[in-house]
Amino acid sequence: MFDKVLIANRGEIALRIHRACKEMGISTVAVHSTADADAMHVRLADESVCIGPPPAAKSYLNIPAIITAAEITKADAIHPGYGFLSENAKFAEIVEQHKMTFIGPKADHIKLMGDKIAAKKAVQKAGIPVVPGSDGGVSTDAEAKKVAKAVGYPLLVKAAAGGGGRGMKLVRQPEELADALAAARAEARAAFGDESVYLERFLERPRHIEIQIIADSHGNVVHLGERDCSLQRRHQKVLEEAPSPALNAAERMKIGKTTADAIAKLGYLGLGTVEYLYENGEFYFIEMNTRLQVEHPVTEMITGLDLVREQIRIAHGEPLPFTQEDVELSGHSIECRINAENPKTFAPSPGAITSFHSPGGLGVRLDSAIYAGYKIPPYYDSLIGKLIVHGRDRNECMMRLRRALGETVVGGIETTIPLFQRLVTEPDVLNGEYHINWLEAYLKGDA
Ligand code: MV4
Repeated sequence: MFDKVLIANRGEIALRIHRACKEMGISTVAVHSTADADAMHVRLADESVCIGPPPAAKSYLNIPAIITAAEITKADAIHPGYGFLSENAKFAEIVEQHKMTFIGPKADHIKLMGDKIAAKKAVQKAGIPVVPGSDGGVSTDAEAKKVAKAVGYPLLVKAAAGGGGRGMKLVRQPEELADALAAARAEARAAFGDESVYLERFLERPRHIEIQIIADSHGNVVHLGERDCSLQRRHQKVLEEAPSPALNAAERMKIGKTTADAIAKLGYLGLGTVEYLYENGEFYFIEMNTRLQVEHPVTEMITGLDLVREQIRIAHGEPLPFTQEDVELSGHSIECRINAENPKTFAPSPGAITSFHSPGGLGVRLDSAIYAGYKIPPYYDSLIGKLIVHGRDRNECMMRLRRALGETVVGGIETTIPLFQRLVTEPDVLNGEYHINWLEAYLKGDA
């Protein structure tokens, strides 16, 4: 096994990775900006290196500084966490060029899935169902018009280099198509330096359901069930759960097997998430994420697996210690993303945490790097913790979540905890009857 892993991230996920390493007997190196000198991930790591000033571009995205920190501390491997450099194929390549292991997929797969047109083509060829649309990119207005007529309206213009909702344009009528194409191209060129766009039929009220897969370097691919991440605001997930209240066991096994078989055909390595829109009993691929995800704990809670440990073992070349038949999905889990934000306006609320009490008890997990006296810097995203609960069924999980939210204390700043306290009494949430547009409608007051 690796002797030492450098963790190229901050906050709760840096701590999460540190915890997996310590259990495996691996030493950890934290890297941090000058704004994070007092962060918990720095305090707990075996060693730490300051890699630059507060702006992420000069620290957590600073490849030469991170590689230098890894070389100075003689790290064997680098774990990128999520965000920052986690889906940067160039970074994965540079790590390997420096004779260290990138704990993640091969650079080629990161690159492939980063190009949404190429990704869609590749997974479709491997047997995954996709949203009906253009077969690849559309280069001229005439071509787009022809495709649009065949696909039908409403449709979406999406950027090949986009993802996460960036660079999408909704087209309800043929007359709007040319303007939407021009706008999408211009935006994509400005934002990503790549103006390739493609067309897809617009699904009006789908759910966002994603399949967790794990693949080792010996050809084994296993799926770990799904997560329902439909409760989102401005393309940011707010609450995630596993299993999805919308699927039955047969649907779950079918989409899981289809996904795992396709991923095996692609020769993928490591953890991966295949995102689908689910509407009227059908799954439609939208994107694949080639990283450890924020919401991985709900999958851990229902499988009993430590996904970060498995990710590290795979990167080291070990075979998966379980088969598909060994995986049992047990009970129900819900995660609430606790952000340092006003729970009504979502304005960021950085600053000093004056008091803190963690919830606990059976089936309750808090993944967070905050502590009483910690000062949340204003430079990074506002996620300060994840409350994850598990119960034998969804109802027990929900009862436990209400109880755990009630005993959590984070003083001195505003957090999204009051939003979750409202959500866990909403009939649609209690019944699992929601879709990707539900939360924004609810917040506007018309849900
Ligand atoms: C869609 C869609 C409807 N139809 N594609 C948004 C983020 C990106 N991953 C894909 N997204 C969407 N693609 C088709 N053909 C609606 C969305 C979408 C969405 C998807 C998942 C979760 C929340 C969402 C919120 C708005 C739009």
